[in-house]
Amino acid sequence: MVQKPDRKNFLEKLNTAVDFFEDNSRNLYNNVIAISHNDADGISSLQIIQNLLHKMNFNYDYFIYNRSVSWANYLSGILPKAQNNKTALIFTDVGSNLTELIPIIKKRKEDFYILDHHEVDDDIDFDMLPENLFFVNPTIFGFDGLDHISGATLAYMFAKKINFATIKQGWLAVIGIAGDSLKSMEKLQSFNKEIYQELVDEEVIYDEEGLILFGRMHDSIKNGLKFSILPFLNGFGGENDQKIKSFLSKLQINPNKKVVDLDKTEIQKIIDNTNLNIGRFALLPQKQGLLKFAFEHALLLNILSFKNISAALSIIQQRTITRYAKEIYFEYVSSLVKNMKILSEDLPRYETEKAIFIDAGNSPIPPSNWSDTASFTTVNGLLKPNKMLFLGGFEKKSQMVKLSIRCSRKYLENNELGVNKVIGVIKENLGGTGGGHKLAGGIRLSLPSFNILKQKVSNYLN
Ligand SMILES: [Mn+2]
Repeated sequence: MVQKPDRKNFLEKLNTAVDFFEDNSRNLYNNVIAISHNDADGISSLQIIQNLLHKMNFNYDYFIYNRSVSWANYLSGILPKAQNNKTALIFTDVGSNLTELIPIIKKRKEDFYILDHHEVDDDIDFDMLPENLFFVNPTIFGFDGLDHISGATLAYMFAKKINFATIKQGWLAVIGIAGDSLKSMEKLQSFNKEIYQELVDEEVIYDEEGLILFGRMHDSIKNGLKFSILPFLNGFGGENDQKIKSFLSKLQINPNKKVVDLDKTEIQKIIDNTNLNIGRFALLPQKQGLLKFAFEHALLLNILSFKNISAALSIIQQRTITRYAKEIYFEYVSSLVKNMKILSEDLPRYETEKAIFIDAGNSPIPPSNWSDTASFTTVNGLLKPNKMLFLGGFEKKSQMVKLSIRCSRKYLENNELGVNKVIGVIKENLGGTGGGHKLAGGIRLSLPSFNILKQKVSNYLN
């Protein structure tokens, strides 16, 4: 079932897109529209493309797509009334909903470049794509869209082929990787690993080893244990300061010592007394404070993307964090820790053999936190790994049921359909909008559709 990645053909596809874009940039295009996803990976991808377009002296516009409306509705607000073959569109980290996109693209004169790493959930003949579509997606060549290549990695590879100086902005790709993969850096694979190594060698980023307490790497060990979201530490996460301080004083460790300043002996003592581990993490040398830490920087962008997209777009260009962003970050991380506790302990749930529905609709967890609570709960292994998680509920804002769907790699080992495939089946039978990877995705459904899904969930999982 697992296809061996076909590097040669993927790179050929990427090169073809690069060649067409370069040629047409010289001879044809006078305007570019960039469209990207509203998360850390998407914003980093966009920034890489914007930097490239700037260096190429292009006029460009950019838009952020949050998947809450169909592509037809979304693009009708963006595509000019008068068709124009001098305009190119570049999609990054979005655009693999080809069943929706192909009919739109077919009718247009503009060229469309899609650089995406989300799996294609539709049945598409890739030899029959419209001539004005350059579809570059490593997942159709057997690459894993989470472990092997992030959206920003792909945007970086595209941009670097056109302008080698892109390498100086490679830290953006590392933010994308950190935000999407949710892993420490020694676990990177394939293109993610290769470009990471390249950027370390070029000293664009620093790679360090230490205790991994993602979410709070920039802070004291006391706060690290309390607010780490990856791993979430049972017994420390969200507990009171006193409990954590007395644990640390027993180990003779200053609770206010920075996580990154702990020495080898102190780290060993903590490892021996918790289920924590050592790992590698990336630092961004040109940034300060929280923004210096790639994982925390990515997390901040993910948070801001939902709360205040323009703040996200601005902070990626800043050296230091604003007070506003710091407050939002702190509030978010502390509630995520609290939410993981709530979710793993007391929310109403409905379980079948292969699925677990958790109703967050009437919980203290706000809809904007559902997606990340679901992700971090799954990544931290807080629920049974042999079931697909459907976390969500009725969202007043959209008058729809919003679901975050997650599964573990272990779940997929039994040859089960991945999340993106399940979403495809649901959309086909019950409507709705959404998409995702094999491990993570989201869908908005009408209430009646959701009720059918819940009653007959096993029909949609096979
Ligand atoms: Mn992505």
